[in-house]
Amino acid sequence: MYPPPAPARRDFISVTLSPGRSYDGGRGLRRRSCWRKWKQLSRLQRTVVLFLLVVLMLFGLLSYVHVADEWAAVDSRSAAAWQMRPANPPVLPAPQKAAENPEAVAGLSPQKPQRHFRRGPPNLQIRAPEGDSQERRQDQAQRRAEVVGEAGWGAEAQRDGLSWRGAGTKPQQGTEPPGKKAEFPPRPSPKAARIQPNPASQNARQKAVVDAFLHAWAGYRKFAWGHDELKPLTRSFSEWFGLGLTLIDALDTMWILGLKKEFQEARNWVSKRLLFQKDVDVNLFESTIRILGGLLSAFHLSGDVLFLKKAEDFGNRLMPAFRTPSKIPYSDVNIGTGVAHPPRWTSDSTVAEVTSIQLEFRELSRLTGDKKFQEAAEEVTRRVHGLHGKLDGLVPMFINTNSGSFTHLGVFTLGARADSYYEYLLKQWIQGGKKERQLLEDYLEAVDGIRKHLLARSEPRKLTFVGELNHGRFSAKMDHLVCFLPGTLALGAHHGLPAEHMELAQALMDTCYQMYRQMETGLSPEIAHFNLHRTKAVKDVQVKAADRHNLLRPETVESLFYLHRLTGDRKYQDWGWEILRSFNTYTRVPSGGYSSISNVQDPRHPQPRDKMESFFLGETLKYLYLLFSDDPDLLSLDTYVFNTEAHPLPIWAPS
Ligand code: DMJ
Repeated sequence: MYPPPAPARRDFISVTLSPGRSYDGGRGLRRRSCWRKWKQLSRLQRTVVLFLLVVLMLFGLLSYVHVADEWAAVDSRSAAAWQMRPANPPVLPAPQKAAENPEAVAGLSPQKPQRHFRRGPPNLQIRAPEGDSQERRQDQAQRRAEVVGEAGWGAEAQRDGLSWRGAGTKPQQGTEPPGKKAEFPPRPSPKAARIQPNPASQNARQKAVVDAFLHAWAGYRKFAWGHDELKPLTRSFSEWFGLGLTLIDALDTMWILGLKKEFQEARNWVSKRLLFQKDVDVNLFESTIRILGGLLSAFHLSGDVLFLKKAEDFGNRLMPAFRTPSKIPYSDVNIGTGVAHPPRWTSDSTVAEVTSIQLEFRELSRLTGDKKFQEAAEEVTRRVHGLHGKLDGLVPMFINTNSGSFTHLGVFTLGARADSYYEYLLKQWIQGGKKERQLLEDYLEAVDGIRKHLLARSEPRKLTFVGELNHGRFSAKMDHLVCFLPGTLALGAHHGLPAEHMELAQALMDTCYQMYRQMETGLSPEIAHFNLHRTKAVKDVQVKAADRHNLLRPETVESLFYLHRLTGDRKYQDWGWEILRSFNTYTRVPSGGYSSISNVQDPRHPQPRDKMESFFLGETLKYLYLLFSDDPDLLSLDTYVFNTEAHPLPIWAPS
């Protein structure tokens, strides 16, 4: 706008184009004159002019691309506006492409561990982990309305040729490993058709389990409906995650037991009331095995895609737990805000917890076609595989989420904090069609490690038990939790692992049974100490005052189920029957529900604790019902693998 000031220094550029001679002279003259002027410029001036020209050209080019994009977008928007929307949009979102690098998955870059404050002002940055935008919510609501409709709850199942009675009308198909493209909409396990929840075909013991279930359910329904756990004595409830834990954990049990009315009522609650967009912390492991596992198996058994959609939503909300420097997940994650964190007192996670979510995450990937679940979970397996601090395949109990290394080295147990690490090595290998060698090798090495370091025999009955090792010192202490091991060993032997595994399974099964048998109530304590000395003691199993409670845990009846199914020996059914009778005698609350008790050694005062854990319905009663069945096709062990909360998931390539 303003005339340029006269150059004061020679460094300034002065380009004068004489207006009067531009176009009336010949071309050659004009070119020569421009060339002369160019030659008169200093080298610096020429460089600057060239630089400016290049910048101008680049600017022009970029502007062109941007404007072209805008035009294209406007074009496609207006074209779309003219198109008819499909009347029935697909039920499931289109499969997302897996990220090449799991670190690049949106929302998976390391986050700073944030301390958790359960009470406090609401988080002002509430954000769903996977972009829960208004649009997405509307879309989900619309799809929900279509699939869920009161009368239509079984519509998906009917369409797929599955009915309540399990009369399949479609040809059966094998499940596909997740490497292949997932089907959309995904199909539930075809073998669900084998389940015959027909009350007429139930034997007396199975009917007794159904009766126990209905009694437990009546208490939950009356006093705790939609809440996490029943408090049967005070006829109230307790919350852990506030997600209807017992109801979700019990869904597949109801299906298997043939409780159609109860299942449908629970299904309606899931469709209308189970919402995950809430500012609440959940434990990654516990919510994975109970909620994710429960929803996935409910989907497989019923064929109802509502459960899969809920599972996918929930799985997405768990993903921020993996945003740690080491890729070893934090113990807790807020499913509303997407903020994950370790426990208040440490940055460690529990080894069993981070290594016992894989069956569920892998299956979720297979069903949805979204690989991020599987990749995050398997990265944990890979990292734990390569860690130092193991003892012949045995793992310590803690792992640090910053360094990714084991901590508290030198302590080894098959009980709390390590148990299901071993279980999931075997079960992932089975789930994946027995192809993943590393899982098998780690499992076989661990079983050898157990034999070498943790086995001992008690007095006077010479019961084989699994103790603990604390910096080289053996302790004759065994958690009830360890009683999952006979079942897991038997399952491995069934799938072709050494016959000695079955022998050890049978020996340990006797021990777990004795943990019940030698108590005055016929119910096992939480922790047993085994007598190692040849004294006058008549009991192998000794109990400390702090350990004599019983939480209605499933591990022993779980193993009884495997042992009976795989050996055919009816003594295991009889043992399970004794245990069910003891539960009925000492833990059944007349007004509804069952309660954990504080003292298994005092039949006159077992001291009910006023709590019915969700796993009593999810696991204990389910395994008892399966134990009393003589039909090997009722959830065949060649077709299904049970997660650590007793939720059956399909084997990808069944034999
Ligand atoms: C359940 O949640 C699972 O079985 C888990 O593996 C261990 N603890 C309880 C049952 O005891």
